[in-house]
Amino acid sequence: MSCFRLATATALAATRPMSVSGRTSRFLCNRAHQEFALARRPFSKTTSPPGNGNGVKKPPNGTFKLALFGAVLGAVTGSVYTVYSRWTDIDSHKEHEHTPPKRVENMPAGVRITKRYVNPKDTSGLDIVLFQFQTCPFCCKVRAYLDYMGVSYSVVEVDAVLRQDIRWSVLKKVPMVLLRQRDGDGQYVQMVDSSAIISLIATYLHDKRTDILELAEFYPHISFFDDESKKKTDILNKYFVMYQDRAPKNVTKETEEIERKWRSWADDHLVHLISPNCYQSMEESLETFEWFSKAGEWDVHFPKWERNLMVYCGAVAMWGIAKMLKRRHALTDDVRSHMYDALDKWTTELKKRNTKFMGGKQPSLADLSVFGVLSSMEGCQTFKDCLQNTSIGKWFYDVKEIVEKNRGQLHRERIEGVVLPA
Ligand SMILES: N[C@@H](CCC(=O)N[C@@H](CS)C(=O)NCC(=O)O)C(=O)O
Repeated sequence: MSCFRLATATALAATRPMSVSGRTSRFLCNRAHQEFALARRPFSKTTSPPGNGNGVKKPPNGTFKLALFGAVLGAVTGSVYTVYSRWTDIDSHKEHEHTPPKRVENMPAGVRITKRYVNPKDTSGLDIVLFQFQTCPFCCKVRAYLDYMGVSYSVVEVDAVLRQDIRWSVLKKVPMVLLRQRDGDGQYVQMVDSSAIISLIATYLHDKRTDILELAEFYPHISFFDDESKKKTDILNKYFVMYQDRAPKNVTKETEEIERKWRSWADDHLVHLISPNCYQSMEESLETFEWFSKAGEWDVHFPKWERNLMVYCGAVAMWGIAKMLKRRHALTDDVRSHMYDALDKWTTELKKRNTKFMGGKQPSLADLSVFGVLSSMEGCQTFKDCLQNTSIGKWFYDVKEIVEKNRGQLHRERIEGVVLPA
């Protein structure tokens, strides 16, 4: 659940060059004007003007020269940025741009596979490499699905601070998967976004006649402008499993809609309650990071100094960020009560349906998504409190039992750049 990247990203943002948006260049231009104005001020207030009254021009003094130099430098920088931003940001006004998932010829060099789950009964015919943080809720969702489906896959545990294992990729978020058919042409498709990854694999496993690389084209990133006119991209159909006209018997329009509704609830609501809860005090934040370290086996995968850096810096940073997230999601100081309310909403719906799972007798993608998100904080105080104050436990452990039963056998290893056949 770390999402600890957020912390490092925030810290690093201060040192990185700003992105060259129109707003940035306007800001830089304004700065140039301000510097120019400041540079002029000394003449009117504190020093004699250049013509000193008797017709003799004094040479500019050192402060003036420095200020003039600053102003010119500021103006030049601003202008260069403006031109550069217009040039590079030429498509910034465009909406509905489609960017399909990228294809990758070979496994990028130097990728360190940490472990594999191998299921001899796996009939998927897929090679799957999952780049993840063990306790990121989105990664937990993907694992919950793969495990439930009994699919074999390899895991690359990404260092949340240095992220060497995804340095080859333009997209920097986890979960990220490289996927290919074993009987295909050897190319991988690179997918991000937990929900899109799940929908793509579910579509393929439902009907394996279409190559997974082709199916992935149906999950492009699409650009749009949000309410604040900020340009964003998202995989807009990420909750859609494409059954075409061959939907399984137990899948109806209504069950599909319900599944999509709860999958998006897990992403848009439930997940946002985790950080404000798990990092709400310094003590809880440290405890949470100790659990991440244990669950992600940080002391096995990273040197001690790096593990400690992740635990202590992460705990402090996330404690601060959790406050910001609490405000952003309009949560009161009693953050636990928001979590309890969310879990009550889920269990009340289950009770109303009178079924073991939201999917009926078997977990659906909605069950696996909610389970995945909650499993990311299983070792945290928040989860222990949830078990005591809500009735989520029965459903949670029912899903866990099936997921663990179907999961392949764990093989711990590091394989440089190669996915061994299962
Ligand atoms: N909507 C994405 C969210 C993924 C996400 O935010 N992942 C976080 C880790 S919990 C991340 O990689 N953050 C790194 C970054 O933003 O640079 C999904 O469902 O996969």
